[in-house]
Amino acid sequence: MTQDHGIDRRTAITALGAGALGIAATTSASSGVSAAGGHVFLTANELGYDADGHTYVLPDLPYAYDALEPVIDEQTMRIHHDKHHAGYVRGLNRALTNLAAIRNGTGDASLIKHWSRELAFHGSGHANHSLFWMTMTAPGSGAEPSAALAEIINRSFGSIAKMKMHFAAAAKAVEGSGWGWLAYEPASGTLQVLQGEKQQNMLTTGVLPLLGIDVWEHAYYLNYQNRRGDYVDAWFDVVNWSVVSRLFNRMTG
Ligand code: MN3
Repeated sequence: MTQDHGIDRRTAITALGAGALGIAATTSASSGVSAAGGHVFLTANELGYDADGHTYVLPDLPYAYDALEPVIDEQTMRIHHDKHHAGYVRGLNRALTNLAAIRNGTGDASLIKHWSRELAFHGSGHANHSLFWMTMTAPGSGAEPSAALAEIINRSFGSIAKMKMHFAAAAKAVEGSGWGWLAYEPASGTLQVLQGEKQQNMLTTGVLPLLGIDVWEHAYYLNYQNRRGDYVDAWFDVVNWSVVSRLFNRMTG
């Protein structure tokens, strides 16, 4: 199944940052303007949010489980999507249920710090993975960055090659479980490469994640064992620059 990730404007548009679940900026899509100043990121469909049920849901992969082979193997994709990502969706909904109970006076108010942390961790896990699946495609089929995206990459890093070098080095050097990020900062109109620890730490507040690589061991261990660097280097071959370019257009449009 192939989804057109850039087009579905009938759904509410959600602006979010992976550093903290940025669900706040939900507006009607008819205006196309969000409370985050018009810098939209994932739609509700893309993120996996059921507005009718007021609950988060696991989005389908936009390709077959084996589509990314040999870069990412089928079994890794099945476990990663069906188990890990599904677990983050459950954790996110559970955190919201418990926070609602605290507001309603039926929950344990002393646990608000715990459930707030759960919200940030699982909510970021959900957002990160929804973006991650979207921004990959069959090896070698992801085209190149659009002219507009290439221009800001060149302006921010000097060249696409330098951006990739910086991104790969940052991703390989993440301490423990985390993510490598390419993010857009609207204020400066530039891109940043950032490291993320766990799902949600170290991402600059105010940037919009554009492309991220999951460097938790569950993302690569079956195929690459401890060789994270080999995984990161191979991963560029499955980046879907067409989708990334469209997300960038949406952020800046
Ligand atoms: Mn993961």
